[in-house]
Amino acid sequence: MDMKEIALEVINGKTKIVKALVQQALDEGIPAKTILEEGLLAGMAVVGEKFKNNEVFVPEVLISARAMTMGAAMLKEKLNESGETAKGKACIGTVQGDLHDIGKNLVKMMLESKGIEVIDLGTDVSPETFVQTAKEQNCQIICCSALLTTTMTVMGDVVKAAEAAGIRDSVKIMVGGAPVTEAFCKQIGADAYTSDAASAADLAVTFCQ
Ligand code: B1M
Repeated sequence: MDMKEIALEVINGKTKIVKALVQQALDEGIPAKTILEEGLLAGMAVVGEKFKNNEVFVPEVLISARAMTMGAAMLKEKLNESGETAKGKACIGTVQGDLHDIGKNLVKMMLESKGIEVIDLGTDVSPETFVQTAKEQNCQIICCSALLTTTMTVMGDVVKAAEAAGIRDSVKIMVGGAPVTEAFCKQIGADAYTSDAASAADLAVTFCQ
């Protein structure tokens, strides 16, 4: 089966068809990672481009996002069948001022598939909430996601808040999201940047050992 079929139905926002195609692909033995990256995420990337060019608008984007998310949920079990797992705890959220949560949810799902317990703080999360949660819940990792150039700077405030609360040495701060880069991660003094959810989960495992 061609992964383009899945991508196309994500673009069309057809949740039922996406789910059926994902099941078909799994039945055909196609790896979950391929279905996620070349099918679901590839479709969402096209939607992103169309959104940027004003060819589609918020409602269509949300419908596609739902189709992508429902498809991705079906892959959760399969995504880590042979990979390493770890016992650990992380809190995750999209930073203050930012409501994008699709990538954040994907990172959460991948972390959970690695055995890591994840406290989901949702979207629009203040630096204080990240830090307070990490402190109270003894999280080894704080995961911050940002999709806007105007909100990614809040990640620097999370690092500062962790320092001020005296937990900087006991917690790893991971950052990601479309505008975030390795250079930005270094600049704000966070511990790790990863470009995708699967790499974030692989790295999180090493932080929990
Ligand atoms: Co918005 N949006 N949006 N949007 N949106 C972008 C981000 C944008 C690039 C679109 C564009 O114009 N080209 C643009 C940002 C421009 C910029 O800052 N430079 C933008 C804008 C401007 C806005 C609004 C301001 C639009 C408006 O109202 N005028 C507004 C802001 C609202 C707010 O947050 N305050 C807005 C609103 C929305 C919707 C509500 C319509 C919807 C969000 C729905 C939701 O999330 N529930 C939406 C969407 C869907 C997008 C695009 C189209 C797709 C984002 C997405 O979900 N991608 C996006 C365009 C784009 O990115 N090309 C766009 C799929 C997702 C799986 O990818 O989140 O990147 P992503 O996650 C990746 C990696 O980045 C990584 O893992 C994932 C892949 O495995 N990752 C991490 C993510 N977090 C990580 C954390 C990690 C590690 C990896 O470690 C902790």
